[in-house]
Amino acid sequence: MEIGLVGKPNVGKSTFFNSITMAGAEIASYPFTTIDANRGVAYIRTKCPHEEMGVTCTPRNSKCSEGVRFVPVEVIDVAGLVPDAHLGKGLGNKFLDDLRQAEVLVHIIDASGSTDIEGNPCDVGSHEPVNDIKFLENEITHWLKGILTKNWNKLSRQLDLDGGKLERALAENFTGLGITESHILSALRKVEVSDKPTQWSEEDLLNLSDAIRHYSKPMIIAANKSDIAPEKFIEQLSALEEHMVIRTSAEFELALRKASKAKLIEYLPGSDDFNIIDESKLSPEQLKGLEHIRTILAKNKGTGVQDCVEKAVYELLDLIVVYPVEDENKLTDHDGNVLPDAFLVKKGSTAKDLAYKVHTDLGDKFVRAIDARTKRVIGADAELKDGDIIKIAANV
Ligand SMILES: Nc1nc2c(ncn2[C@@H]2O[C@H](COP(=O)(O)OP(=O)(O)O)[C@@H](O)[C@H]2O)c(=O)[nH]1
Ligand SMILES: [Mg+2]
Repeated sequence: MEIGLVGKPNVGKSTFFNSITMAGAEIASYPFTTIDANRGVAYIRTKCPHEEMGVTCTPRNSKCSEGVRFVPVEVIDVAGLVPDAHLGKGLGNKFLDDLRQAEVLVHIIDASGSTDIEGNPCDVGSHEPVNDIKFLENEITHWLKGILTKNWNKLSRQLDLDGGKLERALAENFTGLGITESHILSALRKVEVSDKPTQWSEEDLLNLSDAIRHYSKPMIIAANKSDIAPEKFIEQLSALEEHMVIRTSAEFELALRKASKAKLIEYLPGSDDFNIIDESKLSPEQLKGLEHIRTILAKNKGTGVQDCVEKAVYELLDLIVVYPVEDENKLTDHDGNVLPDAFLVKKGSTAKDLAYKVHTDLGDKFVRAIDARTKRVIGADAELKDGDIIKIAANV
């Protein structure tokens, strides 16, 4: 599962990326991994079931602090995008390559209006940020259309003859882009096109590409630099009905995580406040800066950065957290780790889906699952709920 941070240059993508992938002191003991320059791991919060179950957890793939479980997700800082990137302008091709694996996008926008459409700095308030959303969506749509229609004459003639497999053939055309048959089906339902692909107009192809983008690369908007943004821009963005918009300050999140890592403050990512550990270690300027951040945190209920990533995963992608265990009484794995792994799975996933996610073998040889809370056997098709602790029994 990978989250792509997208946007034009200078909006704060790298600041957002650096902040979200920096584990503060509270979760730093987990080996933080930068996969490469622009790929890292962020942690999203969920309530850890250890208290409710009356156990002390020893997490393996995640981290628990103060009853909050931090679950890892991969994040990629995608190269900045400029208009006509789909024609190869700017770092266009690099951008589109980075985008391939992303399942959900955080579109970072400079809500302060201090970068123009090409990503050059300008005065605060001089560029209307609301225009940036359409431009970026258009670039992705055109890029997808280019892929869709690469061998269109040949492909459309084949499809005319063999229309029954339309979504499969189209999905195959997008191999490696995280675009599934079900995304294509949803897109075909949204856009009314003839059942003879050779008859599709340019407009049909563009509309279809746009719908495929919509379903396969869902997008949340981070109204960034909200700490210096004119309120009217934030309001304009928040009023957009077709988008989920979160006001963020990546700069503040980064400052807080750095201070937390240096043990100057106690700050749990996503909180709306922090504690200063030892005032004497801070300069008057640092103290003043932190107090300014504290005021904004109280007003906006946090920096919004953590919130934005969590909404992308839990709301846009509709994922839930489940805990596979080997012993349903002790809640352990075979090494005795308690509640070792927190897995993100699609809402609607079944016990058997989880088995496959843990290990192909476990899925193939699935016998039954046990809900560790109720100790009841649940069937292969039982739908999992958020926070479920599941033992999978298999014939291995
Ligand atoms: N005021 C403010 N400035 C920010 C914020 N996030 C980033 N910046 C500044 O915006 C500039 C561009 O940031 P950067 O992360 O390099 O943008 P990128 O090109 O999109 O990766 C830098 O000077 C950052 O310090 C923010 O939330 N608030
Ligand atoms: Mg950058």
